[in-house]
Amino acid sequence: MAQFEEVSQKSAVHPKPVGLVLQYGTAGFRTNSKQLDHVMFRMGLLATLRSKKTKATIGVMVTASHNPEEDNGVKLVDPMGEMVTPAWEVYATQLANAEQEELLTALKDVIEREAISMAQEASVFVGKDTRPSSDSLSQAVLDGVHALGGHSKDYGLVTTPQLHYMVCCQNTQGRYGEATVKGYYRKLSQAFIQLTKNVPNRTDDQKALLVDGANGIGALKVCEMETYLKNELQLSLFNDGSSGKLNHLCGADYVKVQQRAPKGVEMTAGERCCSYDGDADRIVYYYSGSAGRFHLLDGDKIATLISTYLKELLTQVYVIVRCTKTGVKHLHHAAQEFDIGVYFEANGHGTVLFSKAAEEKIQKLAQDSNTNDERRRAALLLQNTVNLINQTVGDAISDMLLIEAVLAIRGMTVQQWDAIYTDLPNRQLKVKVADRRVIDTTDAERRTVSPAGLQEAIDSRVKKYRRARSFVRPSGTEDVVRVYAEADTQESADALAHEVSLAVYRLAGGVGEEPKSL
Ligand code: G16
Repeated sequence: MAQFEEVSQKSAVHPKPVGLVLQYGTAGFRTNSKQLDHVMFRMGLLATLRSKKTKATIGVMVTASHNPEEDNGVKLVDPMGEMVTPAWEVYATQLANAEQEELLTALKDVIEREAISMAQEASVFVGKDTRPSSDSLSQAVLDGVHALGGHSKDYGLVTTPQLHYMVCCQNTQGRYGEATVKGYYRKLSQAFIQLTKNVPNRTDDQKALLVDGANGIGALKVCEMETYLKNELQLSLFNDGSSGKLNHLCGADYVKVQQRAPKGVEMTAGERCCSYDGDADRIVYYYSGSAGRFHLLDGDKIATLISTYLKELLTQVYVIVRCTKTGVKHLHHAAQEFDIGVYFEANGHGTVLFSKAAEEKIQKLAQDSNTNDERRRAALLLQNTVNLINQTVGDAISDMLLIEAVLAIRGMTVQQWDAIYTDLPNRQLKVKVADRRVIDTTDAERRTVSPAGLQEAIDSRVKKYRRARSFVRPSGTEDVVRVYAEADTQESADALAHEVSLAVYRLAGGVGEEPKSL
């Protein structure tokens, strides 16, 4: 077939380094950008097949999110804007790792297994973040799409959640919104203005927010959006990418893990600040207390703020808490089982999902002239809340607007939000091991089952401290093992994190220097 000849020829321009093996991780392939050209071409091929299979538009986002600037990666987006289904993650790994001469066989294997009609049209949306390598890598994706005769739309520089949004808009024939960046700004800003317009006497201080753009795509996009917000939110942007390096000493991941303000943000006591990550799908908030102490409001605090707000607007609510392993794709599926599912990872990655039935009920109530004023007001607030949220995936810009609206509506300061509950002191560390896959976990990654003896070692160390817990798991995006510890004091949390890191280093094949105490 002519298509396969085209693939053969074009793939020679994007050759795979012999013997290189990569794994589709928690959020796609992610590694040093120099190793990814062939992967991108092949993900263009795979997205085209996925589009033919689903008869819908598929998204490909070129980004490595919170990873350092030298890295890059790729995330595949399914028709409703969700992350690609796990069965296709396996195909992605097979295609990415097929040696040059095996590529056509691997491709035909997917076509056969999925009974794909090659006559079916295909459409793929492509987006990229601001990394220097993203230009050529997104071109490699487009080459892959075109090699299999797929149609493409190149959105260029967009945040990851914007691309998810475009895919969903396209596949719902515009019911979710208009599949343009302007359409996204209009939908979100209108909902934000509707939500905040009746809040009495909002002062300039209450409208002011400091934003750390992580020197990435989120900074560019929030700037573009500002005029749509009509001064209802007054943003001061730092780390806008004009000079600093992406994610370096800034951004949501840095702030969450280091528990300190990003470089370059000039904050005064009590001012609300937030940080995006490198592709703007995560957000964390923080402020400096009167004694200069740093206060972090992470994904857990965001989930609490949003769920208590929603609970206030609803008359009968049962709150059920569910834990999953790391990865928003797991949380997303768990949240889909409820009428309203609020999910956030502690790192600030999350959103809210409304079932179709819940959305319809809200809409009916908002339009029903027989509903009493109080219920109608609640229904209208809920309706605009639904419109403000990017339900396809965690979205720093949409989450920021939602948090700002909720704080305004409830008349809450950042300190009052922080006071909903108090976090135990905690510490996160990374340990380098020869092969992080030696660590296997269970119980939503809260216990390790291998290597032998590691869980016992963790348990015995945890017992030494008061109110302590500690978890260990392999990262799905970086070549490290993550260690988390909490306890009644910061000193104890730090000491426990160090002891557990040592146990990981010794029992799971640590490389380089032994972890040092903090
Ligand atoms: C991705 C995933 C998140 C996950 C994060 C870190 O986020 O989508 O669900 O929490 O990686 O994963 P890990 O701690 O296993 O490295 P992002 O924003 O980096 O794409």
